[in-house]
Amino acid sequence: MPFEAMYDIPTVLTADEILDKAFKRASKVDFEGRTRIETVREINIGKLKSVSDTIASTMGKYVKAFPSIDRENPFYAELINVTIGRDKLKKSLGAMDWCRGTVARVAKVAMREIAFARHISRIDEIRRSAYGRISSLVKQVDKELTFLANARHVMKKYPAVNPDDPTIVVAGSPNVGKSQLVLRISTAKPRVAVYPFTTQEISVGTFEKKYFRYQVIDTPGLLDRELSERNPMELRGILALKHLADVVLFMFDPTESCGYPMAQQEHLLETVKKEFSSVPIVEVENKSDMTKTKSDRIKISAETGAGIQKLVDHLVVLLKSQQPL
Ligand SMILES: Nc1nc2c(ncn2[C@@H]2O[C@H](COP(=O)(O)OP(=O)(O)O)[C@@H](O)[C@H]2O)c(=O)[nH]1
Ligand SMILES: [Mg+2]
Repeated sequence: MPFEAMYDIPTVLTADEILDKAFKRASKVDFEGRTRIETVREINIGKLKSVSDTIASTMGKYVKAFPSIDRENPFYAELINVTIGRDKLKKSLGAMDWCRGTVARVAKVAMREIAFARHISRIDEIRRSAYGRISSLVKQVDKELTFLANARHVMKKYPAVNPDDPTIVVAGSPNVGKSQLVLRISTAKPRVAVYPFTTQEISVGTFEKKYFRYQVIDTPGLLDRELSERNPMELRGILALKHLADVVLFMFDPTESCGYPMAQQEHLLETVKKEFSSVPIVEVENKSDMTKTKSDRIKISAETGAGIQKLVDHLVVLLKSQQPL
């Protein structure tokens, strides 16, 4: 699944570009009737049908390509809501549906009128006036098209995570070795992505164990500081993370070479525990190549790799026990 961009949304055209495309295509419609009026009639009906189909399929493609937020996984729903706005997205997609439906109706009425028109000049007139109305209908949703084009750009940068894969979220004070660990346990290079709630990039690592894939997520700026230091946006980012986390791995640096005394690291753990009260927390002590404490926490060295395999096995067992059978 999603190792590339999370959402694959086609380029969203402007109103003028859509009209250009539709009219250009329609201009190629040709027909050889038995009489001149029959020829003109069929060509104009064909043009209207072509214009209407192009607009309907172009806008229909957008409606289909954007996720419907009500059915979206809560993690991405939150991302969409924060970066794009749930209501605006809904409204814009609704406008597409309205426009394509109304264009189709206008075209249909005009085609019927053309079918009964007696004069070539009248046929032209009907077609031209239908073109005019269709143009103004499409132009009416130009703002929504621009909005969708921007939304597409924003969504392209979303971190590609698979909400269905069991997920480990890494927490702990800065410099304890979180990034190092994600790098160490990932079988492929972790993907770095923009997470709209934080000023820093997050990294998403993955590993496989017995044909199952697991995700490890490091979110600098979110789970490395006390609650009181976080702004509302960061708190929302944590909220979104909760939808994703099946386990929180909390990392300590007992050497305190990270610059944070153990008491402070312990205090951070308490905050994280409160926030993720429904998620099991695995406590790990890193930098075991420098110091080993007498605690009964799992001890690893993200640097040398010591204890990593045991940690991974432990996490997998824990995650497996959570999976619905
Ligand atoms: N000695 C030792 N240093 C480590 C270990 N893991 C990480 N470090 C070092 O600790 C520093 C911070 O690591 P980093 O992964 O960036 O920490 P993060 O801020 O928690 O992501 C880096 O200089 C790492 O090289 C370890 O197991 N042993
Ligand atoms: Mg880091």
